[in-house]
Amino acid sequence: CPPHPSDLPHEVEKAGQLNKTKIAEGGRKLRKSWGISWVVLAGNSLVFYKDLKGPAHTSWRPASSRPESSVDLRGAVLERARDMSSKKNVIHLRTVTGNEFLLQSDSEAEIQEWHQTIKGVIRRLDRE
Ligand code: I3S
Repeated sequence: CPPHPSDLPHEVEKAGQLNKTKIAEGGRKLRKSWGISWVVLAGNSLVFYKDLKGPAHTSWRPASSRPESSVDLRGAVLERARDMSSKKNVIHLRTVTGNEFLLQSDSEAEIQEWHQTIKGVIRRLDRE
């Protein structure tokens, strides 16, 4: 039978630039520090790369660059962040380990796509 999608290490479901800040680590609140990241949703993880300098990048980063960090989506909770930022189009992700992130895009459509796609992965993992 064909491999389950979660067994394919490099199955990229979505990738793109997002504004990101980590707001908690292990349940402890952190000071916000927004920055642009290249974000890749692949397998069971959301992976963050340092953004490239220069013109906007539209394609998936080569596998050669090392991720800055990565988030295991199993058991994670994702919701629209209504009162957590003065910015528009923000989603809030909390992992089982109590790490929390805000992700933001200037495009409402784009953040909706990220919301739906990440939610899909979380639901798939919930069913496993
Ligand atoms: O939720 P807060 O604390 O109002 O978040 C803002 C601050 O973290 C601010 O940093 P300083 O407190 O170091 O000045 C950031 O520059 C802002 O971007 C944060 O608010 P937004 O609403 O942009 O998430």
